[in-house]
Amino acid sequence: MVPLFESLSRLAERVEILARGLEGDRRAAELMLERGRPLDAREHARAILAKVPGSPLGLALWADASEAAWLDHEAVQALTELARAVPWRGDVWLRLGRAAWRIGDPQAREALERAAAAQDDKPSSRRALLDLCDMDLAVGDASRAARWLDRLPPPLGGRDEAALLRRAECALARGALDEAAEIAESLGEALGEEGPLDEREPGRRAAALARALWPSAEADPLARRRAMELAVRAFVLEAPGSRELLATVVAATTDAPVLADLRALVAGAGLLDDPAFTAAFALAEGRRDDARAALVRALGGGDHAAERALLRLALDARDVPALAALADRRPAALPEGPKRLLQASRSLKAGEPAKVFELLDGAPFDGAADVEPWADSLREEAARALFEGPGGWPALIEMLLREARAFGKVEDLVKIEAIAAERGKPIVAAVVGEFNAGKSTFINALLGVDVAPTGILPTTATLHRVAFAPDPFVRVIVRSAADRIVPHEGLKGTLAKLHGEGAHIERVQIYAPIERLRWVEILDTPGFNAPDPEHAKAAKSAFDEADLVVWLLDATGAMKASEAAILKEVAALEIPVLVLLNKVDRLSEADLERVAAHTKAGLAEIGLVPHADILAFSAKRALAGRLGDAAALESSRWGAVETMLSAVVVDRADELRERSMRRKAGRIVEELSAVVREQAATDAQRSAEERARADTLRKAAATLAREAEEAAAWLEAATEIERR
Ligand SMILES: Nc1nc2c(ncn2[C@@H]2O[C@H](COP(=O)(O)OP(=O)(O)O)[C@@H](O)[C@H]2O)c(=O)[nH]1
Ligand SMILES: [Mg+2]
Repeated sequence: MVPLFESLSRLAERVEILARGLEGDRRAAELMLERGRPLDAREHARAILAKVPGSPLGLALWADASEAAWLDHEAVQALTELARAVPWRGDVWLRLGRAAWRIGDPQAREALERAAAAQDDKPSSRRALLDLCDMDLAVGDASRAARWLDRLPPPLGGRDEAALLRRAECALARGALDEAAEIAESLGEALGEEGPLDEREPGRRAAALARALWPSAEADPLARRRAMELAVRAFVLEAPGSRELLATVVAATTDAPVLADLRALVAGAGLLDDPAFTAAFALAEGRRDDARAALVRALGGGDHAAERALLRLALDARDVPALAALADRRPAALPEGPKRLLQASRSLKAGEPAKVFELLDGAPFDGAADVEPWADSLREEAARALFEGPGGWPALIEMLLREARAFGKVEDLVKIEAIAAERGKPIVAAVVGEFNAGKSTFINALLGVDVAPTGILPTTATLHRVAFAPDPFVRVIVRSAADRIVPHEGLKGTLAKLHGEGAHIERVQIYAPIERLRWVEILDTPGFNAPDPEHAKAAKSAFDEADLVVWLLDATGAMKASEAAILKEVAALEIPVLVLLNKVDRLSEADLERVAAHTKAGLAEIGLVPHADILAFSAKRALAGRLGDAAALESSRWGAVETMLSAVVVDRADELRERSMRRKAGRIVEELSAVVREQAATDAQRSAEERARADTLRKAAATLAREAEEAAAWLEAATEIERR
């Protein structure tokens, strides 16, 4: 930097110094500065100031001398006085700003802003704008940093490489890696031909490009090698932040020879004992506990780099003890997002999974690419704990209700309430299959009562629910009319009559005083292949309610393509399915074997694994048997069916209900998380759009300001000519 005294030697002052007999001190001070003896120069400068207090020349000599002697505090003092004496000098403000920045003096920013505003000292103004940008980058305010760059005048031919480098760094700070890589790449790694060295900043370029490339290093070995070389170059050139960058690279290096080279490099710089590097090498060798211990030790010494390294270790390796150590010793160094992660991990361990959602929902994870995935996996673990934990249902249901409310999903609220209510109720078994398979006959055999309407003609396009009540009766629910309450034997007649009147039957509820209905309710469904499509629609609606499906196949024509298609849909729902072959009375033993084999093969092809062995029986004979015909019961093979139903359905109703509730809750969780993801995506896009809009506005404003300045300058020049 040009010494200030040279540029501040004005005639009037020189005269005064001569008159006061201080010329000897002035000459001596300059000479001592030239000879590299700043402390002697400082004495002479102070001698001048003792006689002529506030002399700009004396102050300039004092400032030059104290800066050369690394006395930054004194330099700030001298420069502050000097700036007061010659406030129009951009170069003085710049020097003051930089010296103040070095000692962390808050007046640095204001001084640099004054320098940046200096109209007639373009080089100082430019330097100050770059420094202000660096200052904001250092505190992570990328958008303000970019605004200083917008104020730089457009480059006269060629590119403004110093500004471009900072643009890349701003992009890095925003997480716009592609943009950063593109700019840094365009700057090239070669040392530029033009400009003073500190404006070419080769180390900083290498660091910026290495940072931009690093995230893709995991997947791309070429990018990895380049990023590593660049990080090494930045480190050798002592670019700011390059130690941390290299430590990151070291920690992720598994190749032993490369690691040995890196170790030699770090040892050469005398930094092997630096906690960040000790930890990085330990991590590279898979000694995570050692790495954490080294960083925790360094925390004791008040090392800020160790705080950052420990946080990085915690997030990279999802290391809860590292977070805990930070929370214990440096709570201020633990940002809100990671703090929530720690609390959530602890809640999970303490068996309070519901708290995990409370802690993580609405936590400030904005843009923290390393925090969000960890939070997601904690949520997942918590959901699993809620599903599987004993007595977890109240907490799970509460959590689901809260989320559904937060996202305004009213239909989910209803479904969740239904799950909650389901807990005390019997399970629901839906009997499905093609029309005429014998579903209704099967249900009647189960009940031991001939109540469900059977027959060769398709009946109503509605579900018939069979449930427990102390007295037998049927409720027929008709649209826009009063319910009909009829005895069991009156059902067929009532349905036929309502059908004839064209009434719309919404639901049929059959009640019977049969003990096992307290545990398992039955849905009788219309067939899938009935001519009226409403029948198949009603049958499918049973899948929403069912905890278990009993699939009835007519053994005289089992596993047709139409059946296979619907069974495939059922398989995808993950509801337990029992498969029964009906009407065996119409088959020979040999035929039955063939049909059973064909059915098994068909199910295997679909990928449906039945919940129990496939049994064959005759519903018609079983019903006759239950109504008193002992011989029919004997030949119906009903006994095996009863035994199987007791063992896998009635006795395990709780288990089936639990399974079904989990399935339904899981579906809601999926739905809700899709909503959350979508919302997060639109939010992210919106803020990107807003950023872009703000950027455009800022640029337009900068252009306007520049044009206004130019216009003013032109006007002034014009009027000056006129005045002459
Ligand atoms: N031969 C024979 N016929 C049966 C058997 N089960 C039901 N059926 C008859 O098949 C027809 C349709 O029965 P249904 O229970 O109404 O079938 P759904 O449409 O599946 O409800 C009726 O005529 C029944 O009597 C059986 O095991 N053997
Ligand atoms: Mg039927």
